[in-house]
Order: sequence, then structure tokens, then C-alpha cells
Amino acid sequence: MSYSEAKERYAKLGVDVEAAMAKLRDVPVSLHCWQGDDVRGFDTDPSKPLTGGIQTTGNYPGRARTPEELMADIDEVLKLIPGKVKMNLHASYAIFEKGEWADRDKLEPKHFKKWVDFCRERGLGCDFNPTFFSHPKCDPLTLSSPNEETRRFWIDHGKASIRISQYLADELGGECVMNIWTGDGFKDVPGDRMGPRVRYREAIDEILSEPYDFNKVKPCVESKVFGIGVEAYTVGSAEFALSYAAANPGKCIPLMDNGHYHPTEVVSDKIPALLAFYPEIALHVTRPIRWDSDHVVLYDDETREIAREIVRCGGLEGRVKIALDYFDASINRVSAWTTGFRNMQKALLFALLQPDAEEKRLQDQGDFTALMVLQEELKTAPFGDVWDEYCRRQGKPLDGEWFPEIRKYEAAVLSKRV
Ligand code: RNT
Ligand code: ZN
Repeated sequence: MSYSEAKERYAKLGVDVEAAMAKLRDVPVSLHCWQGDDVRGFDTDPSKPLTGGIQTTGNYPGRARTPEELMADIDEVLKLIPGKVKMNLHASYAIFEKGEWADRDKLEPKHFKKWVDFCRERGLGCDFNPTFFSHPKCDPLTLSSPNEETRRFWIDHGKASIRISQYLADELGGECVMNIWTGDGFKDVPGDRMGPRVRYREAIDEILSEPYDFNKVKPCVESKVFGIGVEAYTVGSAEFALSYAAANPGKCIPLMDNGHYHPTEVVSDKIPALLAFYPEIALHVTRPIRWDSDHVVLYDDETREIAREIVRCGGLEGRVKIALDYFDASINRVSAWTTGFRNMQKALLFALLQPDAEEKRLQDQGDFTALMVLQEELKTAPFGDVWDEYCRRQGKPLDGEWFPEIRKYEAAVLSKRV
């Protein structure tokens, strides 16, 4: 079926395909720099293991080892994905001059100048994350540590990150979403569950006492259920993070990562629940398989359902900040990035092509039979033709066209990294 026929088919259902494509083009989705190098960054010894309960598995050749390599790989991805991209950096990706190094509590905006240049040249905004893991000062706790000196170091890192986030927003325009996540927690049954949480709360209070413009810098608190080696207790649990954000309106917003809940819970259902209370929320879109495994985002049921809730709750008007968060080291990393980003775009476009008003009407009238029939039939509507058109209009490759490009890049560039 051609695009014009698909457009007509959707029009019969009351869906304006042109408006859907136009809307999606302007919605920023954050592309996480950490897929390109297995979350290593540039400020610590790459031979040391990751800590904080996160893990990458696999050793597919071609991992980016320097800022130049990582930027080249991101450029390759940017050629292959439609939609509005925003970069998402971790503090550990600071770029130092030759012979220079600064510890995380001493990081400055200038250590991200090269990223600002990179983003500006490409017309991208930028999000930021303090890095509270994979560092000798994790004892293993960070912001919730009982050790005063440890806690001070990480609070100072958080404050430095606020200043860097403000710099990124000022230089690049738009908002800088600054996400606070720590892997703080215990492998086994704690003797004190509240102490670390109170210290964590006070530490975030201190970080957020650093001045910033909340219209531009959006600090978030990301919760988690457990991590590898941190199975029994997580300081920043769901209740902790939501309560923190609720208690600090105008200062910080909650962030949900869909790998961070029990397996029968779904973030799609939590989006409207939070939006009933919070003006703004942030998301990490990932794909958990049995645990927070951070597999590449697929065009699957839950990704579509997350996209549908973002769309029908008015999230595309800025209320929902969308970021990707996954890292697979067992496959070509440029392909992993491209696949996940394209799938998020697909899910959002699919969501924009659903007859939301009609579905709501049917539900409110109690016609659940018609609602089911409509929802099911929409699944085989000619979505692929609209997706192709969306890519074509942005001068980006269609499905079937981009992977050969990555194979070429792999042969010419990635395979030479040994
Ligand atoms: C870890 C969290 C966190 C990290 C990134 C690298 O479980 O999801 O968001 O993945 O900050
Ligand atoms: Zn996350």
C-alpha cells in the first residue's frame, strides 16, 4: 500500500497522519552516550569493573575508547535515525586536556566544552547525569554513606553537576534534564533501613541547594528496585523517589526507568498515575528481560503502550521527558543505538496514529466491545507506509536501508579498533 492510501485509511478513522508526523518531528528524545562504550566513560580506569549494580555483558568488538571514537559513532547513528535528538551525557564522559584530570567533585563546565561544541554543530540539546558509580569513592554507598567524607565528596559531585547542567542549558538552549541515580543499597538484609534513606534525602537537599533555573535545569530522582550485588535493599526505592519529588515541587521531578520495577508492574500504567499529580515527569525507556538487563528497546507491546500513554496524556507537550537507557555489549553498538532510537520513534508515531478521542468516547459510554474491536483492528492498519514516509521526508534511511550502512562502518572503522 502506498503512503497516500495509508493516509486515507487513517483519515477514515479520524486520524490526521500529516499532523502526527509534524508533531513527532519536534519532540526531543535523548540519546544516551553510554551505549557506545559499555558505560565506561573517560575519567576512570576502563579495566575496573562497573559498580552500582549495573552490568554490561558481551565483548563485541568496536567499543569506543576515546571521545573522538564515541563522537564518530554517534555521528554514524545520527545519519540513520529520524526525529529530534537530544544528547544525554554522564559526568564520567568529561573530556580533559592532555595531562589534565579532575575528580568528580571538582568537575567544571569547561570539561564539557567539547560536548557543547559537538551538540551545537549538530543542533542538539543536551541532558546530563552525575555519575555516582564505578569510582573508588563508592564505599560502596555514595550519597547515603554513613561516612561523612564519602558523602561530602558525592554531594560536591552533585553540586558540580547542577552547575554543568545549567551551563549545558545556557549554551545549547532548551532544558537540561539532570538525573540523580545511585546504586546505593545492600546485598543482604540491612540492620538499618531508614538511616541511609534519611541521609540520602538530606544529601539531595544539599545538592539542590546549589542555584539553578528550574525552567532550564530539571533535576530528577530515579528509583530502582534492586541491582546485581544490591539485592536486598535499595536506598532510592520507588516510594523514596516519588515522595522526594512530591515533597519538592518546583525543584525536582520523578524519573521512572521501566527496568526498575517488579516484572508484572508496567510503567505505561504509572505514567497517567503520576501525571495526575506531577506537572512533569521523566522516563528512561529500556527493555528489561527478567531483571534490569538494559536490552535494546524493541518495537514491542510495552514500548508502544508507554508511547500511547505519553501521547494521550499530553506528554509530548513537554510534560514527559523521554530518554533511552540501555547498553548491550554483545552486538554492534552503533546498531544497538540505531535500533532502539528508531523503535522509540516508531512507537511514538504509532501512538500518534491511534484514534484516542474515539477510544475515550467508547470507554466513557461503556462500549467495551467496540473498544476492543477498534483497538485490535488498528494493529494491522498500514502503519509501515506512514513510518517509511516519516523517514523519507527527513532524508533518513527506511527500514532495510540503514543496516548495510552500519556493516560498512563496522568494516571500515569499528573492526579496526583492536
Ligand atoms: C541504572 C539506572 C541508570 C543508569 C544510567 C547509566 O539502573 O537505570 O539510569 O542506567 O545512569
Ligand atoms: Zn535508568
